[in-house]
Amino acid sequence: MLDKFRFLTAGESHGKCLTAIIEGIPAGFEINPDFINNELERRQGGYGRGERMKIETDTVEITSGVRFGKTLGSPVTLVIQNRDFENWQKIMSTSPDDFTSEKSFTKYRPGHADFAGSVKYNQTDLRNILERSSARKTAVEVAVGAVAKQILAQFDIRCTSRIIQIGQGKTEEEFRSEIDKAKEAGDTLGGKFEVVFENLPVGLGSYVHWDRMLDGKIAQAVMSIPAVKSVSIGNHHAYKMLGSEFHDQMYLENGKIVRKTNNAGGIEGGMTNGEPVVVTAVMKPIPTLKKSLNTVDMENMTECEAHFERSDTCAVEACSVVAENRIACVLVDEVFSKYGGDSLEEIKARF
Ligand code: EPS
Repeated sequence: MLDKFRFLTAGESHGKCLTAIIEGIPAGFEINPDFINNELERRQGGYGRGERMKIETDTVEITSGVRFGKTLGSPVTLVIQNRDFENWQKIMSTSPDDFTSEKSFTKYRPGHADFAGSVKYNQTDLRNILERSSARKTAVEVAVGAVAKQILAQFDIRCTSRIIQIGQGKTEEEFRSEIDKAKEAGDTLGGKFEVVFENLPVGLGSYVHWDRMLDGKIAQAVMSIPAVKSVSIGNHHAYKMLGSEFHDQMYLENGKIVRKTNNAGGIEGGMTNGEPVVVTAVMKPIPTLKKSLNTVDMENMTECEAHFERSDTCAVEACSVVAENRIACVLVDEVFSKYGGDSLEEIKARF
């Protein structure tokens, strides 16, 4: 949990809506819903997305904490309606009157939360696990991150991301043909992407305790995106480099300290060092696939083929957008805790 830019989200994949409440934004920050909607559109896009994205046009409604386009200092609430809810009203009803003993599905999908979730929460209908474990909730997380990004923009902190590899493909053309091949085979694909934040002040994060290290906080924020299996900061070939090759040596240029490399990825001793923060992550292939996966039906404990529900072939591009926005939340939290204040003016003066 973040400390100064706190938020909680709620909502099931096919429930009525996704909601977030953000606590801790000082007064006076401009929040433009068009920017949030643009980020939501970026998350919905990318080659290889599935049928659900054709149903949804994710749009945010800001229902509290903002007046005439600026934050008030009070909690900011964001709501995104699930258009698909219309088709799931009975199945996802919150009323006991709509209960049916018929289970939605009972065949575990390997790679998903189904198995461990059903044991942990003592559920016999796996929809009760799927609905919240679905990556659908990343829509509202991106909306929160898009608020964070607008705050960072006030301090000229900006970010970009790019796909490094999908399957065996290393160029955009190859990404598409890898995705096409996987789709044709009823299969899915993961990949690797990079997120870069630039123009950060020196000294966000701290070395004094393990849970204040910025690299650790960023890793947690990215690692917990559904399907992400590894996160690294800086040059991920560090394991095979000599110290004299890896470390970013310092020079003076017109009295200013400069570096010629950024193998540390902008973080030394758990703190920003003024160089761009470079985060790389690997996403596993989405575990819902048409091609059959061996599994077990929990209802009668027989071997069977996994339940298939419509899905994406590849969502690495979407994942990179989610990562940008998750990291933005961590960085805003750090900016608020270092520079503090109750209004934009107060924080800017300290910054
Ligand atoms: C997603 C919405 C989901 C999935 C996908 C991501 O919608 P539905 O289940 O209705 O198709 O498309 O989630 C997963 C595949 C997953 O494993 O979580 C979204 O909005 O990004």
